[in-house]
Amino acid sequence: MTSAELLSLFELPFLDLLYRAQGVHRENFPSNRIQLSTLCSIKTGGCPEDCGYCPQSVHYDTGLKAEKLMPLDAVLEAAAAAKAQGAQRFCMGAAWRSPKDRDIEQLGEMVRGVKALGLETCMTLGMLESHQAKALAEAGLDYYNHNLDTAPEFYGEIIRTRQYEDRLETLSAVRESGMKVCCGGIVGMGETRTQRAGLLAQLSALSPQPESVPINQLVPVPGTPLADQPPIDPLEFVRTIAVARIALPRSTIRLSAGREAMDDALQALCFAAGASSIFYGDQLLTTSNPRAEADRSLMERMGLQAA
Ligand code: SAM
Ligand code: DTB
Ligand code: SF4
Repeated sequence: MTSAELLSLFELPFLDLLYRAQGVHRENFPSNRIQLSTLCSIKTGGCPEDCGYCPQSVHYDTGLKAEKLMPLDAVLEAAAAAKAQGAQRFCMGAAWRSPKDRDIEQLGEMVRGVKALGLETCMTLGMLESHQAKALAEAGLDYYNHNLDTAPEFYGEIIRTRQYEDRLETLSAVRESGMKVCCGGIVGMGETRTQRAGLLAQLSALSPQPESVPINQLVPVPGTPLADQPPIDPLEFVRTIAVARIALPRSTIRLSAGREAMDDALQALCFAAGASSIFYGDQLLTTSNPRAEADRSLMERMGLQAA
């Protein structure tokens, strides 16, 4: 769908938009199901990129200590704990511009080890070249996460160390490798509604569309350029989820970062608008997430089952 078509969806009365989004959701997904992914930061901080939202960039002083790549046994321990809590997928994130070829073998071992525990695997490691994507796919990596983050027109105000085009190239390398694509963005960075529609238009134009689409609400972190960004109107956030649901009818829409700033009623509205996946576990990458216990309670009160 075009940006203009998506903008006109944003402009519908709230309840009409929700009604349409729910219809699309019910046509394409089983009802009352939620997908649970647990994040693990396998390489924290010290990233050379300058993404204005990110606590892990070396360009900003956020008090975060840079660490080396986590050893295999520690990754497997975290994955086993995630599995025991009920996670279905284990997502490993690294604060890199891109992985080095010499890291790929170790990353492959992580993939094999996590899969052997009975979990799906996802990694987000920055930009990938085709041969790296192929090697990760051969190791059995199920999903690769690489976000477009925002509309092309707004991108340059948030990130200067790499271009939109670079992101699109990585996405096509991932697609060609046979891995499933996880690609979404962040809202609440000061973008306009037109730009939110622009991001969703870019995502919907990916062919085939990404299997998984994380919609993050900015977590403002002290020390980053976006630390004082005022929060987005909660109903506008729900609208973004609903428009994503309609624009990407078969993609799993993940209610991603930012849930700590949302109460249960707002999250329930996001699920009503078509989100059916969350990050599950007390920690995102470097910031906190609602406690697993609180999410289990929310799921139970809503009659949502993990699947
Ligand atoms: N370095 C890799 C990259 O950027 O592709 C992988 C890790 S990076 C932290 C993964 C994603 O986390 C970013 O694309 C962004 O969408 C999200 N993210 C980072 N900081 C965030 C924040 N403060 N609030 C919301 N989302 C954030
Ligand atoms: C995504 O879209 N959101 C996740 C995951 N993909 C890697 C990361 C959110 C990070 C939030 C900030 C932090 O905890 O560092
Ligand atoms: Fe680095 Fe990823 Fe953070 Fe950007 S979002 S600074 S690439 S870790």
